[in-house]
Amino acid sequence: MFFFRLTARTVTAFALVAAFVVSCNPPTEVQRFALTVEVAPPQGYPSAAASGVRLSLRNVDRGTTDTTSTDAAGKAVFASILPGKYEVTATRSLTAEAAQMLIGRSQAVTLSAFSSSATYNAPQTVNLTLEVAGVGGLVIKEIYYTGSKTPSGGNYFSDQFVEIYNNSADTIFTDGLCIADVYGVSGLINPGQRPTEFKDDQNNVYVSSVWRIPGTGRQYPLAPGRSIIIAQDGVNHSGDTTLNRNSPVDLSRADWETFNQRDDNRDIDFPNVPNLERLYFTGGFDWLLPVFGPGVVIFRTSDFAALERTPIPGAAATIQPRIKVPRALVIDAVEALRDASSADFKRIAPSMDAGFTFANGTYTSESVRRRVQSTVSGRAVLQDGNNSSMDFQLLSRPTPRRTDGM
Ligand SMILES: [Ca+2]
Ligand SMILES: [Ca+2]
Repeated sequence: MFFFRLTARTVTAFALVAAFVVSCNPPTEVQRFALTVEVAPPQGYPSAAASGVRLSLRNVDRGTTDTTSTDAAGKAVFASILPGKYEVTATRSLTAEAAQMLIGRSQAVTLSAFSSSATYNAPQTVNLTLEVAGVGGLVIKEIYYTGSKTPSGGNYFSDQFVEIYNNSADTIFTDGLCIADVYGVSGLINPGQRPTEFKDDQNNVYVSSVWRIPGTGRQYPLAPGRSIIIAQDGVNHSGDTTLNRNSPVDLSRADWETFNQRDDNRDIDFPNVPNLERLYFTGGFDWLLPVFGPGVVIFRTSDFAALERTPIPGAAATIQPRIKVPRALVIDAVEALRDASSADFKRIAPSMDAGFTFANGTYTSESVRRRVQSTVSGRAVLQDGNNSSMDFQLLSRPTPRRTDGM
């Protein structure tokens, strides 16, 4: 008994001494190291296109971001980083003037590249090749998808809208522009839900419904720094007592609305707002975007009927196929997911949108809007790094037609 007690005491004492020794030691030195990033210009571009590229290095585990810019040789060094999982995003926006100097084309373009998360533990070089984006100059400026609460606490989603902005220095004709919502759920909303079956396709996006701006080609000009609003319903949602007094928007002066002609007249054709052409539709009584967060793309094609219709793998034969839109046709793509931890549910490949934005909940009247990068002669140039995690900000209220917080 005595022996046992002595032993127990001895062990305890030894453990205390050991703990003391450990705590007195300096913490184990974490070896910091340099990560070099070498950026190559897009194919056909001069090497100068790879200089002055803004790089951001995001530590995926810690959520921290470091930024720097490439030198004249397209190179940059993050001198002292911790071992860990990182994503690298490269972006350079060229104004129409800069593009004219560099590539002889007077149109604003964004050059970007993305390296998806990888683990780095020792000095290393990451090679990125820029791709040209935003050649069309049109970007999705704002998506108001969360909807609003009615005075009696009901859910209201008919006030959703998407705003498209001319981010270039030239007038762009919007005739023929297509807008579509991307197939797939926005996150784990119900148990057992899974990311889209098309998740691994990096070169295409699969859309559920497609709408198109009509026109002959030169009917609907959009001046630089101006935008168009596409409403689910082109009406003053807050001004009409039969709708939702609490709605944050009046969409009676929207440029377009989605009118979904049905036998039961569930969707109303508001006479003052012209209707988009409905090219493809997979359900619902209107073009309802997921209130948990939609994927939205704008694209152009000269032959919509030629786009492949792809059945959803494993779906019943009665479920309509989705429209497969090649990346090359996509002008802009924005991913909004349910929340910060819904990354696995991304529907849009990182090559089109490297990140995603999100709101605090549904029916919160919140909206997501692209950040302003700079102002040129009074015209806001919006940030377009093909990464909605960085390009977009969450607003407590929608701001149709505005680019700042006014
Ligand atoms: Ca409608
Ligand atoms: Ca109408």
